Amino acid sequence: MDIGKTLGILILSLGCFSAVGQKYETTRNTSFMETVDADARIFVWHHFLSDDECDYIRQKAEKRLERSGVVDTGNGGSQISDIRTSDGMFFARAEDEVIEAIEKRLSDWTLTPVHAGEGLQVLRYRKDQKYDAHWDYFFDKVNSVNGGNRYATVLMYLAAADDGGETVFPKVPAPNGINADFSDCAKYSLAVKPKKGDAILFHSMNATGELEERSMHGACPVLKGEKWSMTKWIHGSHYYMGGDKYDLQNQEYTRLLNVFKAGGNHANGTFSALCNVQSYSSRKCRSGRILSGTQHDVDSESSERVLQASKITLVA
Ligand SMILES: O=C(O)CCC(=O)C(=O)O
Repeated sequence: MDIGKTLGILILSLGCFSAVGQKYETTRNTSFMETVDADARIFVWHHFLSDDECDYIRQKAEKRLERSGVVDTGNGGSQISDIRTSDGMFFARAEDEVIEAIEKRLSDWTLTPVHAGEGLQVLRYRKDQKYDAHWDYFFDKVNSVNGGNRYATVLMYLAAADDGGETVFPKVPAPNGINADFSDCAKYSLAVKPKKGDAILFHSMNATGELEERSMHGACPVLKGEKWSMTKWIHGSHYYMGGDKYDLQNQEYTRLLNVFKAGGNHANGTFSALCNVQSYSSRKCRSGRILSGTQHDVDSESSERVLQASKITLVA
């Protein structure tokens, strides 16, 4: 066995990255990851999306674009503002197979469950359109009720502008003091130049769950051409989206968790059902320590319906 290679795969699968600028090959030949800032936990996955995926998403999104809004901190709705001048739209989670596959890939990369993510948002920036520097983290109570606060963001580029449109992190200086080839807006701060198919991952929360100041970011004005991006906002726990299949799974998970906590004859079986309902497994599930082969406790008609609808197989 090639120990070095095995170790490399292990490190990748744990989502660990070391030195700044270090590149790790992934299993897909053309893809590789780059640590842009290890302390701030900002990473780029080059060629995260294929060209076909980018084109497909743009085509599907185009007819549904509307002027983008910013989050209203009073009521959680959306309001038009000069801070953000792009056009955008949201997809439902798992809206089709392509979207579902991308969401699963995002979940694998970020080590977060699909159901903690909001629906994918597509943005189109034409000349002079931009999004001023902001945090994705919420400072108000209203917006952090659903799923808790935002934990991380992945920004994917579906098309690059001919000039401008960089994603800039104004709280982090440019690595060598200056980004010579970038537009003025992105010259002196850490910035990423959009490239079709690339994706940036950054974290709105630090390890103690507080705001990661360095996650402040903005979209520089497009100077020439058109830029398209796609955002996945990821929360700390389940993000409710009006009753989609992940909401139903989470409802069932919560019910089973309560049964499991209450204990009783079916506790072990309930635990195994729990592990299957959730779209990711806890450490205990993976270790299989509590799986015992006893009868599971999914006996209500509604539970069976939810489980069948979500194609979950129970192990008892
Ligand atoms: O499109 C970009 O480069 C930035 C988008 C953004 O800041 C956001 O969606 O929060």
